[in-house]
Amino acid sequence: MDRWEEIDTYAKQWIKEAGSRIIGSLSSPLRIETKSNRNDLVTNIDKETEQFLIQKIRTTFPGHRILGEEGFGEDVKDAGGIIWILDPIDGTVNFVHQKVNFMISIGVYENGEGRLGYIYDVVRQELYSAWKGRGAYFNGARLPKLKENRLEDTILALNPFCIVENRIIDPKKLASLVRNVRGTRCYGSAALELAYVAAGRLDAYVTMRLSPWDFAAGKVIVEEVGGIVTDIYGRPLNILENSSVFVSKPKLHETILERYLKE
Ligand code: 2AM
Ligand code: CA
Ligand code: CA
Ligand code: CA
Repeated sequence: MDRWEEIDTYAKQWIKEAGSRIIGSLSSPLRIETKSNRNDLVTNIDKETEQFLIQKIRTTFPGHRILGEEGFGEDVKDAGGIIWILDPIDGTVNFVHQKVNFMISIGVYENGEGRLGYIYDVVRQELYSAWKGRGAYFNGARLPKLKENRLEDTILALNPFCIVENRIIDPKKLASLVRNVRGTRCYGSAALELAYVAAGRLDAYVTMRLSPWDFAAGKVIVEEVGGIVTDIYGRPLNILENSSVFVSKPKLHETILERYLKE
């Protein structure tokens, strides 16, 4: 096995193992804390899952660096070398309130370039994965390239804060986009929304502020099926910076960007 095959094999094994541990914990009471505000939650399971993954990575790949949402990794300031970017539970509010629609997200980057991506829907046991240059997969089956569709046939995922007064997007433009598509959805997990674009369940996704661990894996997976991942101004994402995110197929991306997002 070469190095990347080894990383790929372990990553798939660990993400599923982490998922089984979460399922096993569902009947025990959660310890819930707040972070930046009363709706920004973290639980003991977010922390334990991140620690579980980090322990596996550190033992098996001691030379790799790790950036994790809950802070058990390192304070990564530059993109050099191999970096694992972890979100142990993406959609913690869903995890706490609904026990569904939360994902484990793992991106593996080398010198700032996405190489591998994994998003695991723990409850549905759906694994979305990709290897840059070798395609994206859904539970091991190759995902086809994305097909273009018309704006009026679009299923758009968005964070509803986009259409109320905010400091990032003109809500009037987004409101008119919402009126002109077939339907809108909000799942409350950025990783799920990115995975759904890759799988063709959604045609586009717009959100105002994500962190690297929210989009690291999804970016690799969406790009492997020919999707475009940028910020809401059409600029490339920096893997170590917070950013707005806009994801779609190439033509639809251009249409939405030109008509509804650009200043
Ligand atoms: P999280 O569940 O891992 O925190 C919807 O809230 C989406 O936005 C989720 O993917 C969530 O990830 C992400 N998100 C990013 N920053 C957030 C914040 N400060 N509060 C709540 N969710 C946040
Ligand atoms: Ca969080
Ligand atoms: Ca997240
Ligand atoms: Ca999280």
